[in-house]
Amino acid sequence: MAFTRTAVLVKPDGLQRGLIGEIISRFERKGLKLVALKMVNMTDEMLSEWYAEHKDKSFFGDLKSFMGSLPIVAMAWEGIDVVPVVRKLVGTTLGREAEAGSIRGDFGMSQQYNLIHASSSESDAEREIAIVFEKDEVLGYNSALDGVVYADYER
Ligand code: 3AN
Repeated sequence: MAFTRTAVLVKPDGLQRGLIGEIISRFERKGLKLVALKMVNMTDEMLSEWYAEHKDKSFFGDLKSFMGSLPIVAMAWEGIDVVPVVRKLVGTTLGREAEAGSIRGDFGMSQQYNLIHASSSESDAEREIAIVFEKDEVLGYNSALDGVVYADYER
């Protein structure tokens, strides 16, 4: 089975709420591998590229100014089927409706202030990772945990 990568951003509200450690901890405990991590001030140009699919939506301007208002914490995580696994841990967009047990379901009430972004497909993940990270900032390595998180036949 193939190991793939996904991009995660802890948004300005997640930073203000002091949830960075909690979010990282949930992914670590799930058995995912952290392969890139940094704080970034997202520029308008980066955000226009990041949210290109929403460029005609009424909330596009608001979304960009919110995301550019404070630093975000950008990460790349690796694992088998990591894109859908992380989406499930994050929960649906609107915090008030998100499943209890998910990050948005446990900590959020809002649609725009929904704490976290997670890639929605493998191609989006690669596109998004390239927006915030240089190639040499994404670090592959052998994790001692791989052998206990996955059975041999899965790797
Ligand atoms: P998700 O982050 O769950 O993939 P998307 O891709 O539909 O959700 O939306 C991207 C971001 O745009 C959301 N995380 C949220 O911050 C914001 N957003 C989505 N829909 C709305 C809306 N109707 N009003 C304001 N902000 C929105």
